[in-house]
Amino acid sequence: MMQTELDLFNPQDPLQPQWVGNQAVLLPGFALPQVQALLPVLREVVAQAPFRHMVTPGGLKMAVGLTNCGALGWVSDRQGYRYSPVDPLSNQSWPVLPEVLLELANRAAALAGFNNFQADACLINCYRPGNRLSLHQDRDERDFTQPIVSVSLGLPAVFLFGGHTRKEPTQRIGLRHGDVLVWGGEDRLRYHGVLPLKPGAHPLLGNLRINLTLRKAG
Ligand code: MD3
Ligand code: FE
Repeated sequence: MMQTELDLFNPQDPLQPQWVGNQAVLLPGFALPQVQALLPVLREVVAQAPFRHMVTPGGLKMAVGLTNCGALGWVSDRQGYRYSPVDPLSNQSWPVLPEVLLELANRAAALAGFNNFQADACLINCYRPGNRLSLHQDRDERDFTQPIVSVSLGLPAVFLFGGHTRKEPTQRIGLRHGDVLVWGGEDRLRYHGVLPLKPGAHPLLGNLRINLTLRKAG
């Protein structure tokens, strides 16, 4: 049955895993059972390390709000991109990566065939209507054999995934509240991005989309 038909009955009916690449899998609704546990721990993380608009090496302010939890956090400034053990806003460690999130990411990674995923970083993106993420590769991590697990919460978005060069055509995937994506192996270095967020009202998160990406950075 097509997803659009299921939508008529239940927009969050958990579907079968959808392989979007040889080593990239979309797990629709996989995080839904953990959302109630996840939201309060995320609020604590953001209370300790608030969303901020980082500046790119080129001097542009990123529209998407960003923070981190875990031993390492991704930061950007005029010096460049890197993973840092301290939050430059507070000069303190990043908040601890919540167990509920680690456990969720490990189960998702295992379903995609990655059995010993040990995330040490979780980048948290906060999108408001109109915010987009332009096409990029994630290559600041040390070990590209380790997958990336992403969890989408709040407003839906259209995710773009392309090839190994910027000019290759992109495919579009809808990402909804509770969806989990795992990218590894040959798909790990694909170009990807997010189209401008459409306005809307999510029952739990209002006009926001939160995306968590768990990584083994160090
Ligand atoms: C495919 N975030 O934080 S998550 C990022 O929705 C990022 O906020 C997007 O791209 C977001 O870097 C997309 C899905 C994702 C994450 C990392 C990938 C897809 C990926 C790395 C390689 C290939
Ligand atoms: Fe990315």
